[in-house]
Amino acid sequence: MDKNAKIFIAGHRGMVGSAIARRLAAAGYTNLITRTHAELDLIDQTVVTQFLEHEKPDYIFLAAAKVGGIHANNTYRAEFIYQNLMIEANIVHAAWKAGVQRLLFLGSSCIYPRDCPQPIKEEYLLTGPLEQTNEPYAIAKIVGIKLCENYNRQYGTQYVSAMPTNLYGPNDNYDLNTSHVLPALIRKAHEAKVRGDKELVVWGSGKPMREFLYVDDMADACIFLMEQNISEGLFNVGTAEDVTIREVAETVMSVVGFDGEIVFDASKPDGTPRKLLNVDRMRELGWQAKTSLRDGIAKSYADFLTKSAE
Ligand code: GFB
Repeated sequence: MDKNAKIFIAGHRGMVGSAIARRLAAAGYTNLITRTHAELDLIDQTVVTQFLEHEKPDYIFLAAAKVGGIHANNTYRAEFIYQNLMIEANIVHAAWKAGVQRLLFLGSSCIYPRDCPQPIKEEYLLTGPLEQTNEPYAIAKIVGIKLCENYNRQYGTQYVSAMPTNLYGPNDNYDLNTSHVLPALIRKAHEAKVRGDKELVVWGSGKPMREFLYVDDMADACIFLMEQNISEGLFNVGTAEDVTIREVAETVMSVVGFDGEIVFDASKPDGTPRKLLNVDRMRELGWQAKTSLRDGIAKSYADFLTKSAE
């Protein structure tokens, strides 16, 4: 990628989009285009078409999406499938019409079958039923992958898909109803410490396993894929290590400095038992994650404290 290439980051205010913008700027890319939701409604096909026709970026990082944790996915099912379908369909189609040759689409590890062999290889896609709690979001993201694949086949575009595992880091969502597990545990452990509580409530059984990738590592992987001139395909992005929910809760408690007891709330769903990604494709390209779970949690906690003080 040329350092003054015109780069549109869709979703630049979200956790992943803001990390991509931050890492691109740090790498010396100066011509970044961003629009807030108020400035550009990505659900509206007409305004997206007009915007891309006018701007004609050289590259697009498609990090805009409606995202959330297990409870949000299971509650706002129609919003998750509709909004994510419209965002990706509008941007991919308008990008092709505007002659944008390079685009990176971001999905999630929940696109893979609930009970497929672990670690999960990219070729396991569509080989079995999905986890019910996030099927709407997963179906939408699978369509995004297929949009890229088929625009490449019919129109010769170079649209690539990156599938991250559970992400966390600066600019995360700390709302306890809609967030993912890690930011929720950071906030809950902090508030329990401040209140002097003796217990930390953790949803589910604590037995599911999750792989956690620090968002700046994900941003670096996205930029890496664009800089390597990868023109097509699906790439898992992860750390190749997973832990139980109990273990990640214990790590959060240690970093935050809360020494109470964990209480498991069995009324909440466990979701997928495990979704460890096989990351051989990225490794063969020469990329691997750098941030350890404990270091990433410490950085996230610092970000949480900064945001809470604002
Ligand atoms: O991160 P999370 O919400 O989503 O939940 P998924 C992961 C696990 O953490 C589940 C447990 O087993 C939860 O029961 N958990 C424990 C908690 N305490 C909490 C808590 O306070 N909040 C939350 N949220 N979870 C998502 C998909 O699945 O993964 C999305 O729904 C996306 O679509 C995302 O793919 C990456 O990891 O289960």
